[in-house]
Order: sequence, then C-alpha cells, then structure tokens
Amino acid sequence: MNYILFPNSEAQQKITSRQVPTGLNLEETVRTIFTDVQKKGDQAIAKYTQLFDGFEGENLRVSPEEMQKAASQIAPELKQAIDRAAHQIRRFHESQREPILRITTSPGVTCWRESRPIETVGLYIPGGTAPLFSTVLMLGIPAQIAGCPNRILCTPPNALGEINPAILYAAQVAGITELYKVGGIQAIAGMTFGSQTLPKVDKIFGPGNKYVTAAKAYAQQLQVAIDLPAGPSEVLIIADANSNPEFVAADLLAQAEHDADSQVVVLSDAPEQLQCILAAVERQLEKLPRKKIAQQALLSSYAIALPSLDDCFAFSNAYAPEHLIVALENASDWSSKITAAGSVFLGTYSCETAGDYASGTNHTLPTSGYAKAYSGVSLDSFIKKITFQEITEEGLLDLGPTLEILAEAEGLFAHKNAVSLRIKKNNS
Ligand code: HSO
Ligand code: ZN
Repeated sequence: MNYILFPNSEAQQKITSRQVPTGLNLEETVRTIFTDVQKKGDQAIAKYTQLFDGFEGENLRVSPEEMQKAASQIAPELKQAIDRAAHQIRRFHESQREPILRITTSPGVTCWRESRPIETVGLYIPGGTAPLFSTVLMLGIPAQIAGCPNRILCTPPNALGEINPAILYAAQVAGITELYKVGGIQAIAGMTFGSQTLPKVDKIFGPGNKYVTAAKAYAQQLQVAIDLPAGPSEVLIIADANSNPEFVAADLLAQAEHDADSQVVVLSDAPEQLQCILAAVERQLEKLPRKKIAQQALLSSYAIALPSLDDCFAFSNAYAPEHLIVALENASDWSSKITAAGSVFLGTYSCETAGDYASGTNHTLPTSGYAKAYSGVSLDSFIKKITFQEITEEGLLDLGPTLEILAEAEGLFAHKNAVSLRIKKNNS
C-alpha cells in the first residue's frame, strides 16, 4: 500500500480522480462479436461459447429440472445461508415500494406517479475465480419484487457445460424465470438482439470483466438500458486512533481480494494508527488463499494521513467510494457529512462483508467516482415511474391563462390554442 503523509490538495486530487484504463482495443472485439450474434444468432453464440468457455454443447438453456437438482448438490449450511441472505435482501427491497401520492398542485389539477415493472431484464453473473451467487440474489430478488415478468439470467458454463450449483440454487431462490449457460460478450450481444434461444431484454444488469463492461457500454448505444457503468470494486475506510487496526485491515483485504485492479483506501487523522493498520494488513495477507490477487490490488492502494477527520470526510466525498466504512466511535454522528458514496457502513461491527452478502442492502454499487451522481441497484432499477395528471374543467379554467401566456412567450401558438379552445366561455 502507498503510505502518504498529509498530501497537499493537488496530490489528493490525483488520487480522488481515478485512472480510467485506456489503450485496450476492446471496441473492435465487441463490435465483431455483436455483428456476428446479430446475423447468426444461436450459431454465433455457440461458436463463442466453445472458443471462450471450451463448452461445445448445443443446448444453452438450463432446464427447470437442472435448477431443482442444485438444492441437493450444495451443503445444507450453504443452502440455509443463501435462504437467510435472500430473506434479508427481500425484506429491505420490499420496503422500497413507494405508495402512490396524488398531489393537487392547484384546485382541479391532480398529478401522481405510478410504477410499472420493466418487462424483460437480463441479469449477468460472471464466471471467473469466485462464483458470485450472492449477485444472483442482489439482482434477482429486486427484479422479482418489482414484478418484472421475464427475469433472464446468463452465466458462463465450464468446459463440461456445468454451472456452479450455488448459482443455480440462488437462481431458484431469487425466482429467475429463464437461465442460460452463456457468458462474456456473446451473452450481452445475445440479450441485446435476442436469438433463436435467448430473449431480447430491455435492461442488462450485473458485473463483469473488461469485455463484459465494454459490451454493456456498447449495448447501451443500441437502446438497451444498463444498470451502472461498472469499474473495479473499491472500499474507503475512515479510521482514528481508537479504531481497531485488525478489523480495518481485514476490511481492506476483503475488498482487495476481489480483483487485482480493486482499490482500497484508508484515511486517518492518526498517522501512528495507519502504521498499525499497515502492519496488520501485512500479517493478515500472509494467510489468505487469494494473497496474489490482494497483493496486486494493494500496489495501487493508499493509506493516507490527513490533519483532521473533517479532512478525511472531505477527501472521501471527493473520491465518492463504492463502499465507505466509518470505523469511528459514534460513527452515525458523522453520517450527515457524507455526500457521495455507494453504500456506507457505520461503526466497528458494520463490516462490508455483511452488505456484500446478507444484511439486506444491495451490493451492486457505483464505482470509479460515479457515486457522485449514481445510486446503487435498488427496486427503482427495475421499474419505470410513469407520471399521470387529471385536470377538471375548473382546474383548466384556473390554470389556463398561465398556460396561454407561457405558450405565447415561447412562440408556440398551437400550444396556446389547445388551451384557449377549451377555456373560451362560449366554445362550440
Ligand atoms: N464487494 C462486491 C460484492 C461481493 N462481495 C460479492 C462478495 N461477493 C462488490 O460490491
Ligand atoms: Zn465483496
């Protein structure tokens, strides 16, 4: 980790504005595969599945029987843990339903919003070194609560055409309606255009590697919505002289083990505490099975001493971390200082792992500083809100003259006319 003592504002700005990876010519690859999938559908999807995942099978749909079997293939403790996580995620996301509020903005003029689910959502779960079955719950459960009729899940198979049974079980618990053994760019392309087997979706959700991220960005240009612009996962921790260095170190490593390009940052007003934290990181790192990955991530990570806790919060707001851990006593007293973060963990016992799996909050969050303007995935991500209005004759008689003035001032006489015709005393 890079240890920095009291950086000036220029040095701080360098760190808070993330490096955007460049130079990888992914567009070309993405476009080639998209064009191929658009033209040849399933045949192209099968070709790329064979090329990238080594699986040659014809049938890419996972049957309901295969899904059912998964329950018996995983340990009972894991099954129970998935059930408990699902329950808590469901509780929190169910609470995000909003009542319809009819507002009378002037006498006889009533406005309100009603939610409608997105018809077809495509959830992507990456393969790779960690089977992210937790992400199946984080995306599938809010989609189900929102009432999206078609909840598609795509995930790459191994060379034998198998999918991790924990992913299959989580899919069943989350009420996924169709599951496909398709991954990578070809999955995103398939869900963008639809194929003989894959449905065309309205919105694509979920994490992925650089190829999947580039493919989602491309899909967006083709009128498919996406959840969030994805980037490497991050955590920022604010600690002081009283924080537990072992806990802070463990939280830093929990994020660092995700990916070599994950970034972790710890800020403190107590430089000697940062030294203790760094020592604890070194000690704990030795015992981790994913030490190599975490070590890589730590190379581009920071331990930064700042003059005060206020300065730490100002830095954090400028960085806008995906996860913010406030490892302070009376952490909640500081919450009003936080203006940008994906998800916040207050106090000694609120570890990020809880939010990653089972406390109830969503773990699909804005990275790379997008938390300045974006929220994480929630029930809202799966619905559209339609505005309605109903105006009575009296309502228009009252509001009409205002409308006429505004329309005339914009030079839009047809607009004015649509009002005048209705409010003229003796109109025929
Ligand atoms: N920290 C990740 C989510 C995750 N962690 C899944 C474990 N499994 C991004 O928020
Ligand atoms: Zn995590």
